[in-house]
Amino acid sequence: MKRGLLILIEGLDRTGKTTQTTLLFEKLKPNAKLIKFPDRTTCIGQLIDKYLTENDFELPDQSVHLLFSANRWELSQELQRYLLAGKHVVMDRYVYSGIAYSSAKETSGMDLEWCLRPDKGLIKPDLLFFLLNEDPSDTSSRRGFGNERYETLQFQDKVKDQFFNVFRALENYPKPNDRLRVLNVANCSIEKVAQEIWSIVQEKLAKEPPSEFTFF
Ligand code: NYM
Repeated sequence: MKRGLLILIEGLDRTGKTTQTTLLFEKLKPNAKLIKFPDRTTCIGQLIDKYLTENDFELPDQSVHLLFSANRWELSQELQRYLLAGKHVVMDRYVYSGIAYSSAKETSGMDLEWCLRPDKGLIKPDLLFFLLNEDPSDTSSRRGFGNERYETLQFQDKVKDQFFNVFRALENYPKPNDRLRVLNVANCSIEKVAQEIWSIVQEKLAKEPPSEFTFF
């Protein structure tokens, strides 16, 4: 049986990831699953949710980073099972967010290499879309921005730089790469972005699917 594709959508806060993952999932249904990180429904996810939403709930940056990674490991076997059963998995955030947000904190010792370590061994996506909105005021005007930890323009700017550092380290950015597609979504309608994603996904689906997994 052909294995399914792991298609990941990454980006800063409020760039439309959740809308786009949902639209893509709807197009691939019923042969697809949708996975969102953090998954706030698990025990570990509930702790993460508390940290993101309650300002007075403090944890060391290292612990928070490991919780986000542990949350991914919680779902890793299920993810592998879906893919091997031929289902496509559409994913909203993953390892790249994990490294970019944590390393943007500039906490002593938490460089890219340190941040990647606990995620080593997780399945790599077959396609990775990065939704880039070069107009931060556009992002900050989106509904709900500022409600959670990390949602300040200053921090988002650092996270953006870190995303590109992660892409340089893991995906050879800016050299052409089969996996990574950076989509500039500033001033683009939801439909236009969805159409662009869908045409790239269709192109990938038309090719022979990779049989082996690659891992971080
Ligand atoms: N986040 C997300 C991290 O800091 N590390 C991670 O590994 C992941 C997956 O959680 N500001 C941050 C990014 C977001 C926050 O994500 C919640 P979302 O997609 O808004 O639920």
